[in-house]
Amino acid sequence: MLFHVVTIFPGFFTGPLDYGVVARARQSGALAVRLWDLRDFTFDRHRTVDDRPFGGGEGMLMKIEPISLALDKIAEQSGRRPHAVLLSAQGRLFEQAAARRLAECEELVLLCGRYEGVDERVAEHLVDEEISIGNFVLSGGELAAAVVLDAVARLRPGVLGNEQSAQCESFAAPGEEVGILDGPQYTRPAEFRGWQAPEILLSGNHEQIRRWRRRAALEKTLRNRPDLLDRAKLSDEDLEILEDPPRHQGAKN
Ligand code: 9D3
Repeated sequence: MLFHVVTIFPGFFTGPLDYGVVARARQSGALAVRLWDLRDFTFDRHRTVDDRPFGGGEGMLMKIEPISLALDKIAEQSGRRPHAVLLSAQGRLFEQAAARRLAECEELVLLCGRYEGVDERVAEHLVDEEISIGNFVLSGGELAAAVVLDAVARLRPGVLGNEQSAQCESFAAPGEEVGILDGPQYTRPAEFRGWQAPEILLSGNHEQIRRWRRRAALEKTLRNRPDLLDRAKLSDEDLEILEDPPRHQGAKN
């Protein structure tokens, strides 16, 4: 999969792209990233990419012309117009379903907003969709683009090292649907500063372990993300577990 990232800070992406599965996928050729410096599509002495809002107001907006020229150049190089996403605070909320959908693209443009925003004609006429990564204020679209790139890339065959996901109709691995949260997990040592890993996990009783894990995951979801439980498809066993009072001890926060 080929990502085109359009930004005024191309240097920002050395870092996010150079570690872990993304770095390895780039080395193996499963993934490629081309960085486009928006200022290369300006012609004035100051390489201006921003201007003052019509009608007045605080701050500056990104101009449409350099963005349009950058997208033209990408289209020319690709021989088509790849699916283009504007990262902006006014976009639709990014979720796993969108990551799965975008992972179907062979080529994807991520356009990073900056300043107080982007001339609205970009969202209206030049990109296919506008995405926000959450209800918080960032300084620009670069971090959001890195987040989207990571979430999309890891769904591609050959990126996580799980080649078998290439056989899946959708690239998402089974069990990776956003249902409820992963439950708590523990590894050695079994006791640290008097904090004991749950005994049941050391018991070897796999049926009991399975039930304990499911309960712990449901409880953690109820505590941290009750919104997910409204959407999740819970089994009869899940409902029974949620009815039952917990049999295990342990600090709750
Ligand atoms: C007057 C209100 N503005 C500043 C508080 C709105 C505003 C403009 C530009 C808020 C953020 C930004 C820059 N943000 C992004 O470009 C952005 C973003 C985000 O802020 N939150 C979540 N996802 C994204 S994707 C791009």
